[in-house]
Amino acid sequence: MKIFSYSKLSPFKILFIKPGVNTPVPLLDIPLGILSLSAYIKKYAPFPIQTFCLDLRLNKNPKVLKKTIDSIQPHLIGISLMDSESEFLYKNQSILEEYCHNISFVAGGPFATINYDQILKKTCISLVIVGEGEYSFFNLILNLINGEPLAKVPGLAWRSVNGEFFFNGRAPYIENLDEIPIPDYDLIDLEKYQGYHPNMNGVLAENRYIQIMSSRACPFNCIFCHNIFGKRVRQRSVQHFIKEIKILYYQYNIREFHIIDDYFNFNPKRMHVILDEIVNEGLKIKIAFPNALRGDQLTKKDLILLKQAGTYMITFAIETGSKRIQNITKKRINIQKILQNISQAKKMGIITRGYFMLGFPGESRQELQKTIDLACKSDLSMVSFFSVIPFKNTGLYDWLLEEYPGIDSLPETSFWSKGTYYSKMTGIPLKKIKKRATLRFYSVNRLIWLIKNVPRRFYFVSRFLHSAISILSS
Ligand code: B12
Repeated sequence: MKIFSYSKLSPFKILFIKPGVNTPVPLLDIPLGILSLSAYIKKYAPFPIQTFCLDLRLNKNPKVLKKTIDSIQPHLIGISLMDSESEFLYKNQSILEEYCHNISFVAGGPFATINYDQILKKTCISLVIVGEGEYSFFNLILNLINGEPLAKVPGLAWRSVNGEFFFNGRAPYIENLDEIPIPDYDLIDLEKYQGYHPNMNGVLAENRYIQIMSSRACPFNCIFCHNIFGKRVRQRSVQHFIKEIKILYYQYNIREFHIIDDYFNFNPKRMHVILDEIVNEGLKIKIAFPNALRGDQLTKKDLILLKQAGTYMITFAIETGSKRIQNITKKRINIQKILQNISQAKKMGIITRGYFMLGFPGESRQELQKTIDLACKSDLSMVSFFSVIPFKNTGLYDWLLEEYPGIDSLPETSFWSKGTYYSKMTGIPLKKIKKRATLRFYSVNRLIWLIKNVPRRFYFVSRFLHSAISILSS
């Protein structure tokens, strides 16, 4: 099916869209998925490709979407969607419908991966890439241009002209991640992602920072997590990863790196080589792990090498203090070991933050309290208590339906949503409990330790107060 007329002599124009959402703390980090897709197709397409990125988190003017499409006149528009961003499709339905006939729209990302049928049924978008995007998206573009059957595109879910729905099955994962070039950093204005905005790490040690990934996937089976990259960890070679760090360091003056793999310490030996390389190359950088480390598997040697390479902050995802829920969720973290590693990291002067999830289906008040007590009694320096959100097609969602068979719909897609399914079903005021727990956690001693140990104190205190006020008043 040849969808649009395009002459291979002029560049094939793709506009990527990253939706904007209103959250009490408006986090902003580079759209790494889009940058990776852009780099991949530019490298492999046998004809010129021109890519653009409209990040609606940076421009909230309601007219900007239409204006950008009109000025670029792309052949294809690729929309990247997390669950929390899915409202973009419905809020902009009339604009999408206006262009759907002339431009091919493709959706991808975590929301599209889980809800491709919903997108195909309820919007004018007829092409959805499920899971890891680079290989599928590249094949889709070739097929569209050459007018070949869409049934041949791995990883594609699509709607035919007769309105029938198809899913071609997942594409094979890209085994050798070095085949994916370094993300297309020039697609965005990197300057706009620096500076005074909240980011996933919450703390910044340097003026210029970036998020970076050295591997994809995680072998654990936590029932609340995504399955975009499969269950078998694939790793970039150390050289490829260090090359990217050096490019960012020397060409873009980046001095702080937030590593966001799913499981960076999957292979401790490889991690040691990476950390040694950073030291040996004389890269004077700061490193933070807003996720990426499985905290109960770190050893003292790991922590020493992490610190030597520039690590100043680690987030430990503990999730729950209840053994029952640790087992049901299959997180099965070794709580004693993770608490020891938190204390060890703190002794080394590393800022430690804990992630906790409150409000699992059927979770009792005592279980909530156990998690809160664990956080407050630990050596953690910072904490985030999140409300549990069951995403469709996860084991957690199945558990939700088992526990509450009558549950109709889940309004919340962000951990900051106003209401929670949990409070609705149990009558337990989760938001209030979370606020009280946060206030209890930040004791005077903790705050003094933090103020003494955080880098860029002024930045931290102003960000911290801003986030605290937004969260407490939400
Ligand atoms: C960094 C990060 C963030 C950053 C921003 C990420 C971004 N750039 O948008 C921040 C901190 C803002 C963030 C916030 C949240 N996040 Co987050 N985040 C991540 C994390 C750790 C890495 C994302 C990333 O860069 N991945 C690397 C790139 C290469 O992968 P990717 O973006 O998925 O893109 C690939 C495919 O999805 C696909 N693809 C993506 N877009 C498109 C578009 C097209 C056209 C095509 C064809 C393909 C395609 O191809 C890409 C290349 O293979 C992921 C976990 C993970 N491993 O991905 C969670 C993750 C994406 N976040 C998640 C969640 C839940 C959230 C929050 C809702 C949590 C909250 N606090 O409420 C918020 C949402 C806030 C908001 N404003 O909406 C979930 C999403 C679940 C879901 N079903 O939506 C994930 C998967 C984590 C998890 N454990 O489940 N997050």
